[in-house]
Amino acid sequence: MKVVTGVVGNDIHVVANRLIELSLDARGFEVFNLGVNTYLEEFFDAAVETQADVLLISSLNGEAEGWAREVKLLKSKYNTLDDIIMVIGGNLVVGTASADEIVPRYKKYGFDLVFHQVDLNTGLDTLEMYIKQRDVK
Ligand code: B12
Repeated sequence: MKVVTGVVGNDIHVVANRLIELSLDARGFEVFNLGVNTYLEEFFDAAVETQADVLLISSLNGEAEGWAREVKLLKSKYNTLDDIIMVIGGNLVVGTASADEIVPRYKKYGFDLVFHQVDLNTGLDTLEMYIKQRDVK
C-alpha cells in the first residue's frame, strides 16, 4: 500500500512528520513523505504521480482547517483520486475544541478518517482496520 504524507500549509513542526514516516514504514507501507510546508496541490499531485492508496495529512499548528475546506473542490479536479483514502490528524484547530465538534466537520470537508489529538499508533491501527474492512467489501 502506498501512502503520501506531509504537514499541510505553512506548518513547520517536523518531529511528528518524521515519526509518522517511520511508523508507516515499520507497518509495511510504501511511504512518500513530502515533509513540512506542503500545499494541498502538492499532496494531490504526488498522490496521482505515485498512484497512492492513502493520503495522510498532518497539521500541528492547527491551520489545517483553512486548507481542508478546499479539499473536495480541488480533489474533484483530479480524475484518478476517487478511491484514495483521505486521512488527517494532529491538532486540527487553532486553540481548543472537542473531537466531537471537529470530526464531523472534517468528514464534511472530504476526509474518511479524522484524528484530533489522537495517539499516532491508535490512528494507524484504525487506518489498517479501515483498509481491511474496505478490502473485504
Ligand atoms: C517544538 C514546537 C515548536 C517548534 C517546532 C520545531 C520544528 N521544526 O519541529 C517551533 C518553536 C518552531 C514552533 C513554532 C510554532 N508553534 Co509550536 N510547538 C512545539 C511543541 C512544543 C512540540 C511539538 C512536537 O514536536 N511534539 C512532539 C511530536 C512527536 O508530537 P506532536 O507534534 O504532538 O505529534 C503527535 C500527534 O500530534 C500525532 N499526530 C500528528 N499528526 C498526525 C496524523 C495522524 C493521522 C495521526 C493519527 C496522529 C498524528 O502523532 C504525533 C506523533 O506522536 C508543541 C507543544 C507540544 N507540547 O506538543 C507546540 C505547538 C504544536 N506549537 C504551537 C504553535 C501555536 C506554534 C506557533 C504558531 C507559535 C508562534 N506563535 O510562532 C509556531 C508555528 C510555526 C509554524 N509555521 O508552523 C501550538 C499549536 C496550537 C494549536 N494547534 O492550536 C502548540 C500545540 C503549542 C501550544 N500549546 O500552543 N513550535
